[in-house]
Amino acid sequence: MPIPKAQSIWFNGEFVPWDEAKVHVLSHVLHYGSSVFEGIRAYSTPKGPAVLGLKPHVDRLFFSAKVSRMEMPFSTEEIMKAIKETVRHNGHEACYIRPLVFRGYEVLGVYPLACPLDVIIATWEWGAYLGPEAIEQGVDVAVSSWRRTAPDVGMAMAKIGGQYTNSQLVVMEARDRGVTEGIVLDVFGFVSEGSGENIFVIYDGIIYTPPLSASILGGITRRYVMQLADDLGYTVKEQNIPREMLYAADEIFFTGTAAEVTPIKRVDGLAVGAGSRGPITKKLQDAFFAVTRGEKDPHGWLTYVNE
Ligand code: PPE
Repeated sequence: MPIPKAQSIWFNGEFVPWDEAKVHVLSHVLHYGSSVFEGIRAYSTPKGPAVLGLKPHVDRLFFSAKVSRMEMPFSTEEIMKAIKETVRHNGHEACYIRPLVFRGYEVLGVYPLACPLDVIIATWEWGAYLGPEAIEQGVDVAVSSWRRTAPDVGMAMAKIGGQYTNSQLVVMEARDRGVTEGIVLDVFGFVSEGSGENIFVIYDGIIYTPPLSASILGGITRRYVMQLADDLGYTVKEQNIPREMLYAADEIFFTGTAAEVTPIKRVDGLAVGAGSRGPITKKLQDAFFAVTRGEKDPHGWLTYVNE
């Protein structure tokens, strides 16, 4: 589905009409994947649109920029303000927000530091990432033949454009096999994450999720779901998950800004639990969507764009 256009894109501090937000074909980023980005959602609430996790997402953007040795021409506060302004300017009730920092046009060659840095913030209306039924029915997944970037090959904790060639291989292979998403193992053979989601495995009443050392992106949704699980009195353990736990699990779900909390109903053709969304997953979804609907935000994760 084509991206539904919004009015403008914030481009280096100014609003540019959607169709005019362009770059030169010799921009460094197109050749070498030299960008860092974020995926954020704003939700419709009774007090108007609210951004979920604005500060942690912008902090992660700056972390990704730092390790990519990009000197951000804007401060954290300026980017947070610009994100709120863009949602307001485009008149969204709810939307997906994509800040992107990239090395632009001037010089080529792998060595990147001589290139100018461009910053954009785009917003558009994006529905359920893994299909409209996924949130209730769950998705069918398979363990990927690809491994996650090794700890000494890239930086899984950073959201760097070029690293998503790995994610693309994973999701293309999954769709070829007729499933929605792949589960990627780390180089040591432990469960890492999906192509664009973190993963949780529930076994015998305990909620497990891979640690940061398993080549995962430190998801903001992951962190929030761990907190909500703790609020509900569940034990959450960050520990290495062997592949067979995917088959032993009572429930499995993905988390992510785009995917939100999506149950997994089958792995490698084997039913997870009863083969449909499990009760703990449902409780965590209810708690998560109570926050995003603006009904209950005990930890202050929402930022209202009109305030
Ligand atoms: N792992 C990866 C590899 C990843 O890309 C994401 C976000 C997550 C985990 C979950 O992180 P968080 O959003 O902070 O909970 N993936 C984004 C990109 C999706 C896309 O297709 O683009 C997202 O969910 O916005």
